[in-house]
Amino acid sequence: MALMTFEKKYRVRGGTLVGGDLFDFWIGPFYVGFFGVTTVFFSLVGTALIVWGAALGPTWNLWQINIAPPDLSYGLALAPLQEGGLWQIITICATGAFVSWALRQAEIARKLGMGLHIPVAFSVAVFAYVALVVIRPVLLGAWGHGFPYGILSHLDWVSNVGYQYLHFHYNPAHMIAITFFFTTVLALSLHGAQILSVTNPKRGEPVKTAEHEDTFFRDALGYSIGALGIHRLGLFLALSAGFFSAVCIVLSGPFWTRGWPEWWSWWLNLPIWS
Ligand code: 07D
Ligand code: 07D
Repeated sequence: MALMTFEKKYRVRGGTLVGGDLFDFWIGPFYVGFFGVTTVFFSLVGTALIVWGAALGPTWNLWQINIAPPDLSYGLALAPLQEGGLWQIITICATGAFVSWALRQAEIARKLGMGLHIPVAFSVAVFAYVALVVIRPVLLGAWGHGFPYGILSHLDWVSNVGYQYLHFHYNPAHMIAITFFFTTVLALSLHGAQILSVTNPKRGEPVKTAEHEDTFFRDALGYSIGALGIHRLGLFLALSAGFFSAVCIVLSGPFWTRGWPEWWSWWLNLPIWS
């Protein structure tokens, strides 16, 4: 079905989660919806506050702009705007915008009668962000544990927090997350290469079929996961990467306060060595 006829068919009312028909319309190619409105609201307010925070700061250099969370002495209280209060409101706006975006994805998927895989997947990224700026700071008792909003300053935060635990690579959940990230890249590169190799043949040659795909992997590895399976595997790998990232940072501090290399002493203490 041509895209335009298809659009006419699905661009019908219904499927919204809240608000009924209120914002159930399109502007050009974009679906609006209640959560489209809340996304735009939070994004505009959040961005305006970032620009305001930048205006208060010493630099307009994009790389050096920094909006820091409050000092640890404020604990979980609200801070004055210029002393971390801005960071707190920007965090509310960012979380509001990300959650609204996920819900808008859910509404569009419902309209189309699709599964909710996309909003579920995006929610894992949102969970990782919330783990960094809400869950871990709350568990540690101060908003000051969140990461600062700035292109270079957030890298400094990652490095500093990493070294607080002596050697972050020894964090077992960090290891699992990294392994999932690397495996995701492997899976997508194999899958991308596979699809191009069969669907993009030389001029004059026929497009190959799923039989070719399966046979290639059976010949090469003895097993083909199949056309649907590779997408299930890819989604699983990618979501696990994000999930274990969130786990690794929530463990650091609230549940493990020493250097991560020390965690491995359970291995040296196993009774079989003595
Ligand atoms: C390609 C999809 C498009 C998204 C892009 C990001 C902004 C921010 C802000 C002007 C893959 C758009 C960026 C809207 C502009 C201002 C003030 C996604 C794609 C292109 N980081 N991080 C980057 C964010 C964290 C880390 C780049 C966001 C954690 C390291 C970009 C968040 C930790 C490195 C960026 C976030 C961490 C980066 C490229 C939120 C652990 C790099 C991102 C909301 C996760 C790399 C200078 C990218 C870099 C980089 C954005 C969180 C670590 C600026 C929005 C605290 C080690 N991060 N980051 O392509 O070059 O993502 O940094 O959580 O080396 Mg980061
Ligand atoms: C949080 C982003 C969420 C984004 C959202 C959307 C917009 C809109 C608009 C484009 C989670 C934002 C959208 C703003 C944009 C437009 C129009 C993603 C998030 C909601 N590490 N490490 C990780 C590696 C070291 C440390 C995770 C590798 C050192 C700390 C991942 C190496 C030390 C933390 C990872 C390495 C150290 C991490 C990040 C190698 C420093 C974290 C991925 C090879 C000295 C962070 C939840 C992630 C984490 C994290 C990988 C090295 C410290 C597994 C490969 C040894 C403190 N590291 N790391 O989480 O777990 O994505 O965060 O050396 O906090 Mg690490």
